[in-house]
Amino acid sequence: MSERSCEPKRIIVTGGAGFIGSNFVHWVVENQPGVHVTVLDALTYAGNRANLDGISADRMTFVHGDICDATLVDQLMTDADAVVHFAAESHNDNSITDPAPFVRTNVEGTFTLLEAARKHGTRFHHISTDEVYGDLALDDPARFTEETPYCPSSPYSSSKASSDMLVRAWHRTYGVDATISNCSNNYGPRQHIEKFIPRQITNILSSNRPKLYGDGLNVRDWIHTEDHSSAVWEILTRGRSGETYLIGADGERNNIDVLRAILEAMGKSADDFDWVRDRPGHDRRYAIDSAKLRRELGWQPKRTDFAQGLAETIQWYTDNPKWWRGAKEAVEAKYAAQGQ
Ligand code: NAD
Ligand code: TDX
Repeated sequence: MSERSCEPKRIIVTGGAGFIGSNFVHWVVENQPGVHVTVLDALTYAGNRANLDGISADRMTFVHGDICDATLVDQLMTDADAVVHFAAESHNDNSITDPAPFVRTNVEGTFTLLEAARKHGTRFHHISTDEVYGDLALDDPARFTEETPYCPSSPYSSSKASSDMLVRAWHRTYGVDATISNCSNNYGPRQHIEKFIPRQITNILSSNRPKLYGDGLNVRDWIHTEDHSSAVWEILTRGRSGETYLIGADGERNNIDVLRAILEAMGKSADDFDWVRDRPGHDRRYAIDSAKLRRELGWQPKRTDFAQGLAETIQWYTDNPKWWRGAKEAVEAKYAAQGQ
């Protein structure tokens, strides 16, 4: 297996109307002239066509459809050099209350895409998560590497782990030209308000008190979504076929510190929040060692100033109330019903 030099000109981005997918599409349009993107997105509750506003028709085509629709996927794949597969059900709490859509989209959807990639010989990059590795103790000096055994905890992470296994098998058995990246927690603009950082920012903007699960000491390894985008592009174009790359930016922080940083940046007192019921099976700590990606492909994160990235994210939600206000009441009602 040698390093490739792949220069795709026509790519399909599944889930391109969601948080990370839309940030990736904007990144490609801004940084990769000559590349045309076809977004395939079902516009579930998490997808928003407006996330792609401002992108001209000569750079992007939007297709409203489901990754489980084999006929549609097959047709789109006839005209693509590569697929970057972001589409997923992505929220752990939702997977605990209703796991069925997670198995359908994350497992069956990935299978459907792989079958089309096999038929058409399309380069396939699969977006996954560090959660497939389970969790680490707070005092464990270890971080996740590409060799860490899979040990997913939630219906969400087990469905992502399953999809990773399908990609590995389709590469080994059928020779699909596939790579996988497992990234840590993303933050930035256009993240759904069910997720931790935007939920707390929009709580404060709506005069609700932020909500912290359990003892607040769980650690997440934060990366700005722009750094995720640049890493995915490096792996898509230069990563070795059949390989997995972990993406992370050395951003370990516990939840209470992140919440207090949000409160402080928004002019609130450090104790102005509610403790709520913990998530069942709540992973304690995630931590990524991204040495392989940095060593092999020379990738470096650029947006590592967390205070700055957080301030910009707070500003984005402050400036775009129309983007989130319509969903806020229902999201909070759902959490309240769960005691969260
Ligand atoms: P998101 O929930 O914001 O967006 C998911 C997108 O997929 C939405 O636009 C939705 O409409 C679309 N979608 C869902 N089901 C679909 C289907 N059946 N067919 C077509 N489109 C469908 O998710 P996100 O946070 O942007 O995550 C994107 C990807 O990155 C996921 O694969 C997730 O597992 C992975 N990931 C996320 C994080 C994170 O911190 N959010 C970290 C690591 C990996
Ligand atoms: O209100 C909250 N209060 C709280 O304390 C919410 C919504 C979350 N939390 C905690 C739970 C986690 O420890 O904050 C942490 C982050 O929670 P989420 O934003 O739900 O993210 P997480 O469960 O860590 O998963 C995220 O990162 C990995 C993404 O949602 C996944 O798609 C990705 O794979």
